[in-house]
Amino acid sequence: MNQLFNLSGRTALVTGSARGIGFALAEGLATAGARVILNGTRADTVADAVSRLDAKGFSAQGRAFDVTDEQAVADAFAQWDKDGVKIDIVINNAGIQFRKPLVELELSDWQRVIDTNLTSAFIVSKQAAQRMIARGTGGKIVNIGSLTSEAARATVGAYTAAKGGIKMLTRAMSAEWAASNIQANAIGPGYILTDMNQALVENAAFDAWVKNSNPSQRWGRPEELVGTAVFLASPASSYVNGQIIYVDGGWLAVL
Ligand code: GCO
Repeated sequence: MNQLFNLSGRTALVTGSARGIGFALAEGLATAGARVILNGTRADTVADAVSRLDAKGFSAQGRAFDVTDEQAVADAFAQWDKDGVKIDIVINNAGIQFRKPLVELELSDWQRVIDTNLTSAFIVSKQAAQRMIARGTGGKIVNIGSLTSEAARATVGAYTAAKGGIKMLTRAMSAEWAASNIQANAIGPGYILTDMNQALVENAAFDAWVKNSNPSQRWGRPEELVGTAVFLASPASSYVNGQIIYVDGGWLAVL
């Protein structure tokens, strides 16, 4: 049974993993035996995150690049090619939030959210899948969706469109890559205690809404996403494709 969830000998790239959910997922995959590559836009915060994993005895390295920049992503993969680094698992976690009503939303802000939360998953996964297919070794793509992959909330329209796109991009990836033994799936986190949500946690009315409209009656913790990520990154999910697993305390299951 342990072998089903063993990631030893595998290398996992986790985008947007200097903190929050991305860092928790990277640490979780490292705990399951993977060598993890952390990513963020700032070299200093990536280096700090790597040192935190190193201090726990995990095999970690980092590379700072902008996942929305196609050339920067191509350069990163080219460097991994030169270094003999073969990426077996990609977790497309990079994401931002921008809360504003659609009628007030600037196109530039819309585009930035779409680029970071959706397009980056295409850019990064394209580079990874090209190599997985060429190697014939298969691989794992885990996209991070959201409750808003399924249900909308006012004032987060760009984020909702992007996360809805993540659900369907995941299915598109499985349609094209499953025959190459690449399983593409997604995780839909509920309301999780992260820096991105701090303003919501501190808003008493929103905090009450999250707790009252969720059968678990609480926010989730980043580490509560790790089990699903390890499952989707491991041999245990070798015949799971195009799915999104909501880790939301039961939110979407109830009215
Ligand atoms: C918001 C939140 C949500 C959560 C999460 C829910 O403003 O509503 O940021 O988007 O972060 O995505 O699944």
